[in-house]
Amino acid sequence: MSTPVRKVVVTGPFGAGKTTFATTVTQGLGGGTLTTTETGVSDETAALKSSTTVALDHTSFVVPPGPGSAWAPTRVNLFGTPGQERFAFMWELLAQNMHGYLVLVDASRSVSIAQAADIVSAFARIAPHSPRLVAVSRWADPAGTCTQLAHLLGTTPSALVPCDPRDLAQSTAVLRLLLDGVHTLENLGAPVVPVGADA
Ligand SMILES: Nc1nc2c(ncn2[C@@H]2O[C@H](COP(=O)(O)OP(=O)(O)OP(=O)(O)O)[C@@H](O)[C@H]2O)c(=O)[nH]1
Ligand SMILES: [Mg+2]
Repeated sequence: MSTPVRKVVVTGPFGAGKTTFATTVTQGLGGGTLTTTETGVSDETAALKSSTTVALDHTSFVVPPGPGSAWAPTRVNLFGTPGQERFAFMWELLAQNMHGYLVLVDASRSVSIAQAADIVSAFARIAPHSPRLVAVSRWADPAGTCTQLAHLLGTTPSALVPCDPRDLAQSTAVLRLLLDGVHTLENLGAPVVPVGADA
């Protein structure tokens, strides 16, 4: 039986860790080549980091199911969006035919949370029925601030999951949770979107 393929989009504000996430899972899950479109940062955000994604990240790898997973090993075609608002037109393009998506947010910076709230809202409009999770990095007190953070992001506490995108186990766990959601939706009768050359 051939390996099922699912398209996953990783979005989130500037510097949230999208490219880091794509790098971690590519290296850790035996993926092929990670394609990135990093370029130097030329504006006020340069204090945070020196480069930014201007078009997309792309990688592909197989996620092994976890102990409780109801799905078979699944190839994930992963697309990372740019984070800067001026590249927001890319979000809709990259979201086409996706099966699910992750919103990454850096909980230690209020500006990242505010920008993530806008992205959560934009993607809810672009893909109202897609399974999604909000992966939260640099989250000092998940138990104490979950409800408050969910409120700020305009989502439910159950959608939030802590994740350091540098960590393979945490990043894989987040992907498995998302694939659980994709599998559940498909079992409810949602059509499986074919993953073609554009996906
Ligand atoms: N200490 C710490 N560092 C983190 C964590 N998550 C991400 N980082 C770091 O934050 C930076 C994130 O950079 P990128 O992965 O380029 O972020 P991005 O979301 O792709 O950024 P843009 O493409 O510019 O929007 C990297 O240097 C990561 O190592 C975390 O949980 N803890
Ligand atoms: Mg990036």
